[in-house]
Amino acid sequence: MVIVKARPYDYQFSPEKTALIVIDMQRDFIEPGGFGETLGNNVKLLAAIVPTVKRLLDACRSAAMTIIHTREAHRPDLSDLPPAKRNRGNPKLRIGDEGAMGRILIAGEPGTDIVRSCAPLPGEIVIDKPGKGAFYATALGDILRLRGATHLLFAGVTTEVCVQTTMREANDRGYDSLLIEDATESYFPEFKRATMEMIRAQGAVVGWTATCDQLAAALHAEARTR
Ligand code: TIU
Repeated sequence: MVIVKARPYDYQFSPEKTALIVIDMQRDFIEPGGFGETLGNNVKLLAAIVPTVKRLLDACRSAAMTIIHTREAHRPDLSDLPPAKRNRGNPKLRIGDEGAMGRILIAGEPGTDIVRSCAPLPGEIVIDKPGKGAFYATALGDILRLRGATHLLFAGVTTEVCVQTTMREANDRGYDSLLIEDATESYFPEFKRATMEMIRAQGAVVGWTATCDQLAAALHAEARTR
């Protein structure tokens, strides 16, 4: 059993029953010139966590955990894109439009892909999702059930949008979830801070939080007992 010094209290999991879910580490949210920047956001904030997400991926790979990557990605014919989502906020560029890195958030386009250093390795699972939550209109629930997963570790972007939505979906489905504090980021630092607090409030009402180092230390301690 791995025991992480987490907040609001220790988080315990068995690696063989745990999946790491890395949410939407996509070029269009993280790289300059992409969709995130056209929405008026400072993408440097998100780019700063890329090395930590990579370190987290490597730690979980070493522990032979299930690794799942998600992408916010729509069908090229936009048949899974609600007009409300496409039109909201009347932005300069909309989902499906031609952007600096291909059609924005469309499956198979360069900007929709995951940033190079966090790219999935062969054998890792990649889920394209049309919504903010990764359980909505995807096979994630079935995949986790087939793997016998009971615990989920979360990282990725953005903290209060796709990451928090997915953690809340997971909570209602009975998973114990840990959010890695320095492997997630928001375009709005105050929203990230608030999300950390609301997740672990009321005795982990949504889940737990810990740093990548706290998780790595717990994995090392467990590995020494084998
Ligand atoms: N992945 C994700 O969070 N998608 C978003 O649209 N996030 C924003 O913060 N806009």
